Amino acid sequence: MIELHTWNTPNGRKISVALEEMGLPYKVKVVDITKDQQFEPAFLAISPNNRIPAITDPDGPGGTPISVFESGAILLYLGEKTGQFLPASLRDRVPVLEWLMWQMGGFGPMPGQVHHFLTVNEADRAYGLARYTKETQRLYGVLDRRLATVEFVAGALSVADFAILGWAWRHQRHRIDLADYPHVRHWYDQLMARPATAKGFSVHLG
Ligand SMILES: N[C@@H](CCC(=O)N[C@@H](CS)C(=O)NCC(=O)O)C(=O)O
Repeated sequence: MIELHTWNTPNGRKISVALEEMGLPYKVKVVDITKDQQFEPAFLAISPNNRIPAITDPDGPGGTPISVFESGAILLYLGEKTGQFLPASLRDRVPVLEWLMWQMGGFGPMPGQVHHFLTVNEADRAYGLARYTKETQRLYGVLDRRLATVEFVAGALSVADFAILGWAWRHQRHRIDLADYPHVRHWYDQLMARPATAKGFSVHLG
């Protein structure tokens, strides 16, 4: 069975949502990043950047085991493995890659900085919080304009939606009011109403 090495964070939730949506059986292996378990040698062997999530799959390509780290790579691997939420045709796959890379490069790192600066003392906070809040709002605006024209970011529901949803799930923490982004609000509510997605967000990850 696939093992998901993870913790209860946006990057971790992307993968529990994808596994639930794909109907793949998996076992959660909790990596408590508040106790530095991400630095343990057994975890570093499958995730050399000491970050969750990572997976191991005993039934990898050619029937032999494989491990995968980086949430974007894991989503592509699972999409390829199952043939779900990742179109086979290159033309249809391009928007999935675009929006997945958009999430990995911005819609995660930027709100993540908002989360960070909210935890530092007032004197150190102002510049960083203003900078990353502005950029996070800009990214929500980009997403809102995209979702005004398509139902899901790449047209059909794809792993790119799961990646973005993992971070949108924490919109309150990065101080975003979805009422300001009505197309994102609609997309978000539609996805969260899916039983498999809801399970991906409620399964115990530590
Ligand atoms: N680009 C990585 C980022 C993963 C990441 O930042 N994981 C955080 C939790 S959301 C983590 O493991 N932090 C532990 C640490 O900073 O040592 C991915 O998408 O998988």
